[in-house]
Amino acid sequence: MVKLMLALDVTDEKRAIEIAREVSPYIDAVKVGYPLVLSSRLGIVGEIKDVTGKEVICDFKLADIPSTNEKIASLALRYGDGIICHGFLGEDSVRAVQEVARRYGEYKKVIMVTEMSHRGALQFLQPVADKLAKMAKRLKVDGVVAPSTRPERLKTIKDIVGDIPVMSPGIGAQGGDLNRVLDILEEEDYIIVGRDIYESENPAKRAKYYYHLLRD
Ligand code: BMP
Repeated sequence: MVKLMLALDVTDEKRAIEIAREVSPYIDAVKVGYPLVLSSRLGIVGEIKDVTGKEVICDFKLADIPSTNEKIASLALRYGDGIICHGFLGEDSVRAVQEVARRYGEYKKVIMVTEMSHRGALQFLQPVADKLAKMAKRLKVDGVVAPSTRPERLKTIKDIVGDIPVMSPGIGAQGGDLNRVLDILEEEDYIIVGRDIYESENPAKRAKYYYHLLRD
């Protein structure tokens, strides 16, 4: 079964906790990024984990030299079960994050971005995305991010990374075609959905809709 990761990009801490609690029966994981952390504090990641009981991934899209990536990852992984980093900075910047993850006693995921879902990704990122996917495979990262907005690219990247789980944003607000995406994704993969759930009138109901859809 393809899993559902909620992108909790709300900037009101109280509302974030509320939504997290309401949708928790219907989701498999939560992705917390700059909008929520910068409007509250890093510890919110731990609170979201406590409230949902689900895996929480820090989406900080690390894009720096190894030593700075290392510092940010060390802080984020105190609370998060995983962290998202960019690959275009090169192998050493990703390896630095993997090194931090390995030092934690428990399993922490390092997830690498390949191609992004927005139009601007065509400009610079897409031309190198296959190479990034090959690097992700070589480094044996724990997941890659690839776009639901371009199913043919999602398929190519999935074929390159093989058994590495794919986490795919672009369903809902960005207009990705869920049926096509579900034809490509497999058991250990995730769709990432944000606004379509947290901006809906009834987030729990919307999350439940995805919950059933992924099980059909
Ligand atoms: P939404 O469903 O509201 O479009 O949210 C998608 C989430 O996935 C956002 O947190 C966004 O930052 C993230 N994301 C994305 O949309 N495209 C990418 O290529 C990579 C992302 O992390």
